[in-house]
Amino acid sequence: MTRILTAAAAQLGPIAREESRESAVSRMVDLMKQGAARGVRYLVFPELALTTFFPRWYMEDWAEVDSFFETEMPGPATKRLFEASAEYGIGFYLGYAEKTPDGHRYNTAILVDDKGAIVGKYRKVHLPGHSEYEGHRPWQHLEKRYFEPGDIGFPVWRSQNAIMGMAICNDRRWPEMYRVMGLKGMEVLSLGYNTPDVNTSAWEPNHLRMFHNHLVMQAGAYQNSSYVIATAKAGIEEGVGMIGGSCIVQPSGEIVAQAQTVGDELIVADLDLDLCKMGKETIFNFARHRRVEHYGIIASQTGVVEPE
Ligand code: CDT
Repeated sequence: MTRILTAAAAQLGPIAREESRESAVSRMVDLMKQGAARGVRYLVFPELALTTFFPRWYMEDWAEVDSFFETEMPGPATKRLFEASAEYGIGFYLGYAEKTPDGHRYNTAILVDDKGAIVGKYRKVHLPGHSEYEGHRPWQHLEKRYFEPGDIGFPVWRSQNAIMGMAICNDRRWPEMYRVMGLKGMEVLSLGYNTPDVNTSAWEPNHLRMFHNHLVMQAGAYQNSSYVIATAKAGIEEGVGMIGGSCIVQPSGEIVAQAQTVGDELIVADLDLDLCKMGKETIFNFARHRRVEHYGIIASQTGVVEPE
């Protein structure tokens, strides 16, 4: 029987610093409702989807920093999302800032099934930017100040009849991320992002921001024979332009759906999960063709690892 998962990238336009979590959640529930009307069973929200992208500001007051973090999930403001998930039968990926009971802060995403139950958690490994104020930048990118690198690795989960993995924004630029989960049989990678349309660390033409966004995900999808659902927080947020370009990439590396706006927008595609098989059993059959022992590095992982 063909395995079709009707899935969506639920792009969000800007979230102002003063916008409440309740308002952001309400926008997300609206997108979920639209998804229900279009037969969607799984959707992906952006990175840090509950608030503005706060690492653009240098803060010394840690109480102020903590106002952007969640200490429980679901919490009072996010409960509605889980209820809507159960009501509509739609699973989802949600990015948010997590503060643990013992005081660690992570840039986190959770995977929720179509009954509104949390299935898995991922904490961003590749934190971009810097940890101290840098005066030459028009705005800051202080992820290294506010988050620790993730301590969970790159697990995959069986959910909604698919093998699912998660990553967050800058992770998409690192081939190891796709490959580690590819080795575990990943069929669908979900990824949320907040990418400014200007590189403030070194000059490069602005059009490269979107080109690289798609380049890395199309390559990662193809080389690991997986779908990628990538969702932006887009538009001009607190004076900073954020790229959109949310998209769904199929295992051939082709984009099958792409956002047309930089606002709240749902893009939908039917994922034929069996399409992942072709690459996994032929060109990218890792067990047959991948030769780590000939790469001149320590061969720590040479075969396919069973998903958790
Ligand atoms: N959020 C995030 O990871 N953004 C980065 C921009 C880095 S610019 C310092 C990205 O890779 O899109």
